[in-house]
Amino acid sequence: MGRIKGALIGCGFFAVNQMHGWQDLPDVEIVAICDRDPERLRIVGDQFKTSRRYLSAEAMFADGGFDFVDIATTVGSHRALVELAASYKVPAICQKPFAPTLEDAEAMVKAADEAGIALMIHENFRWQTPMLAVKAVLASGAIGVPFWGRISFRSGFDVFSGQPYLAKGKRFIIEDLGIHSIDIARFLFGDASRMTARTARINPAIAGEDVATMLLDHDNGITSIVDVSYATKLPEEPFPETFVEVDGSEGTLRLGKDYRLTVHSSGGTKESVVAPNLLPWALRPWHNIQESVALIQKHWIERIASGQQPDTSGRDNLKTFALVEAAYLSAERGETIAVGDLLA
Ligand code: NAD
Ligand code: 89Y
Repeated sequence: MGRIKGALIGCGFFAVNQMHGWQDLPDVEIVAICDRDPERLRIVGDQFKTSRRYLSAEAMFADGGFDFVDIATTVGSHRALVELAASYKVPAICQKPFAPTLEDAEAMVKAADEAGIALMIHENFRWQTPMLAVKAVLASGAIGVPFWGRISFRSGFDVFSGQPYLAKGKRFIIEDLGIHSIDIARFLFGDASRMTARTARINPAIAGEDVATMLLDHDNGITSIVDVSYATKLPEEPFPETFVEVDGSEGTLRLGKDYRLTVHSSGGTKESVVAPNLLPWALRPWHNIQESVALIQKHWIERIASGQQPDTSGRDNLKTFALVEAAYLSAERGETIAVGDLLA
C-alpha cells in the first residue's frame, strides 16, 4: 500500500498529540485539517505545515482526497462527524468518549457497518507500554489463572486548566477517565456483564463526579475493582499512571508507582520497570499517554492496510461504553446493573 492520506477534525488540546503521532509514521500524511475555531486551525496548521485548512467538516469531505479521517473533537460532535464520514465511505477514528448516549454510539456503529468502513474508537490507554507489559505477563501464565483484579487511577492533578470543559459537564470522571480504566479491565480480564458503582463529588468547583468505585463481574468469573479519583492528594502525584493488581491461582502481579512491575509466584519474585518511551515530542508526565497515541495510530494503519477492524473498533467499544452507562445508572439507583439489558 502506498502513502496513506488522512484528515483530522478538531485541532484542540489533545489533537496536537495525534498530529505528532501521524507525523512520525513514515507512510502517513495528514493532508487536511478542520476546526470551526479559526485560531485553533491556524495554530495547528502552522505548527504542522498543513496547507489544506477547513472551518467546516462538510466542506473538507466535499473536497476529499484522503483515505481516513481522525475525529479529535469533544463528544457532542462525534455522532454527526462519524455519520458524515460514513456518508462519504471514509474510514474513521473517533476520540473517546464514543458518544453522549449508548443509543448514539449504536447508531454510529450501524452507520459505519452500512457504509462498509472501519471505525476505531481512540481508546489508547490499553496501548500504554505498562499495560502491554501486564497483558504479556498474564498471557505467559506466570501467575496462573487470574481470579481477581484492580485497575486504579487516583490523582490530584489539575486536568481542568488544559481541558476546561471537564469541569462543566454533569458527568466527569467515569465518562472522561474511568472509561479508559474500564477498557483496561476488559483488555486484561475479558468482557464484563454486571456493574456496581458508587460515585462522589469532592471538588465543589466542578459539576460532575470526581470519584468513582466500580465492581465488575467478568464473564469468565474474574471479579475486578476499577477505582478512579481526581480528588486524591498524595505526597507524590502519580498522574497519569494507572496501577494494576492481579491475583492468580499461581501468584500475583502488581504494577505500581513509577511503572514498577512485581510478578510473584512459587518460582520467585521478579521486579522490573515497564516505563513508557519518552518520544522526542512528548512532555512528562504525559509521555505515557502520548506514546500510546502513537501505538494506537500504528495499529490503525496496519489494520486498514490489511482490511481488518481494529481492536478497539466501534463495535468493541460499545461494550466499554455500555459499562460506563451502567456505572452511572448503578450509582444513581444504588443497584447492580446487568449490562446486556442496556445494549440493543
Ligand atoms: P478541545 O476542546 O481542546 O478541542 C476540541 C476542538 O474541536 C476545538 O478546537 C473545537 O473548536 C473543535 N470542534 C468541535 N466540534 C467541531 C466540529 N463539529 N467541527 C470542527 N471542529 C470542531 O478538546 P480536547 O481536550 O482536545 O479533547 C478532544 C477529545 O479528546 C475529547 O473527546 C476528549 O475526551 C479526548 N481526549 C482523549 C485523550 C486520550 O488519551 N484518549 C486525552 C485527552 C482528551
Ligand atoms: O481526557 C482525559 C483522558 O482521556 O486522559 C486523561 C485526560 O486528559 C484527563 O482526564
